[in-house]
Amino acid sequence: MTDKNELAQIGVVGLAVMGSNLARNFARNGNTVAVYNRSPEKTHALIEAHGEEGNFVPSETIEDFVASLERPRKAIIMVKAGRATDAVIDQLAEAMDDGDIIIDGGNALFTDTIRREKDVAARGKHFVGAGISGGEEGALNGPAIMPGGPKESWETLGPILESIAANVDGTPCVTHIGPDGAGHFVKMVHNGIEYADMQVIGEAYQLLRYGAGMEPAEIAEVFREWNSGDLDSYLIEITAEVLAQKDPETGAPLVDIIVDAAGQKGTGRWTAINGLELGVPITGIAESVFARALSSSTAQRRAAQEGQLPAGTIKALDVDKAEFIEDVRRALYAAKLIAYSQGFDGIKAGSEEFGWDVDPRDLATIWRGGCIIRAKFLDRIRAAYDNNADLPALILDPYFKGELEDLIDPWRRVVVAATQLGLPAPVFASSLSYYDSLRAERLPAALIQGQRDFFGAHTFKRTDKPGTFHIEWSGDRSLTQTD
Ligand code: NBP
Repeated sequence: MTDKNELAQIGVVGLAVMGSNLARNFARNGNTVAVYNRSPEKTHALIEAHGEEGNFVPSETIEDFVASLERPRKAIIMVKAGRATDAVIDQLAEAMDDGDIIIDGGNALFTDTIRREKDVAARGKHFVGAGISGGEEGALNGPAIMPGGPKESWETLGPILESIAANVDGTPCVTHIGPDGAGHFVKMVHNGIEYADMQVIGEAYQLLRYGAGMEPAEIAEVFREWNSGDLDSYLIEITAEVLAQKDPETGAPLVDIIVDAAGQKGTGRWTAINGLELGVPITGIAESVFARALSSSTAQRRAAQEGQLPAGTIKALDVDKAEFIEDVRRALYAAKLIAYSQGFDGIKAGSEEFGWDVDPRDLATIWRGGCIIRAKFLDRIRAAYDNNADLPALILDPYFKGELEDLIDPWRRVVVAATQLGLPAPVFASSLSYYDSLRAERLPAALIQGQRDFFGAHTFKRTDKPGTFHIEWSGDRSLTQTD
């Protein structure tokens, strides 16, 4: 139904797949929704195909669109992230009144959101950068939403966003994350965790396929079974679907037909870059981004295959299939735990750096539904932060520590097996090194400090007394205290 005279509670600008689905979701949940797209064809197409799903107020100019919104006006931008977002913000800010709210629901870089929030606030309007996860399907049927921006905007926006968000056990998967860029920042890290989660699933598949010699359909069954236990999650569920799928043209397993070069749109890379900038070892996420990059280095891979780089002569392990499958399950669980633990470290570091005061319990709560990394074990993560909001690391929570007791040996066996089989398992292996680094009483960093002092007089601290010291390496090798 469309009614030009009815004022809309919310508006959506940008009616490509994400924007139209979000608009339909608003309308289906009882909201009157104003819709506008730069080229009117998309607006017409939406109304024609789905106008009967609820109350839509279509407009062909941004001025009409703004006039069709009730005050304070609330408009969500769902356009291509980047310059298009700036252009639409400018048009909206021009046409809106003080106190109106502009929401960017695209995948913006959080530093852009911080800048935009300042600019829009200076023009008297509110700006909310909202991370929206769940893809097309989530936008239509219930995404997880991570809005940042001023708290007072949340008071106005909260109920309407709650009306369309996914819902788990009566709790909507949306909450105010923190000021300015906080929402887009946590959405970025969410995507980073998603990269790592997908990569460890990929590594488990690779080991079962080429280590245990199993066929995709058989592995699909294994993943289906895993989905009923600790690993119960959307990504494990869809992995089983993908592995069971046959290519409609050839009848071969689809996974064998798909080119093994993984794409990326940038949010994983942003997360890794942010980890490097803030000095947070989010190794699982960074390795996953590099793994995708390596997979896409097709010319180099071909050269390496044709040049037949030596595989070595160490004999592959003779693994018992059933035991190996269970070991791989546990290694996957362990590596996934590390990815989440590191992701939450990244969020904590960002929150401290930018003064956002993000509550990790909020994330563990709203990520339980709607989003790509939704998983049963987020309940455990929430419980961990409920028990101790200042956990030094998620894996130090008593429950997860207990889980790791059961996981550590299989995890080590799987990394050894992957190494001996000559199968790549970058996140399984590097996460284990991360874990062992955290536990290590002494790290080779002491030696690195010695080297740095040798070639650059960078000084070092001593274990036995305070102060900063230097050795006269090219002289008499005496010790001097520099402060
Ligand atoms: P696209 O990212 O493909 O963007 C297309 C939309 O942007 C169209 O409505 C287009 O209008 C509009 N647009 C462009 Br391009 N330049 C514009 C400009 N200068 N002024 C006004 N409008 C402009 O759409 P999408 O795939 O629906 O994604 C929308 C947002 O959601 C993006 O930021 C994307 O990153 C994000 N996203 C999120 C998820 C997720 O899982 N959360 C998934 C996919 C996308 P036109 O029709 O006139 O060309």
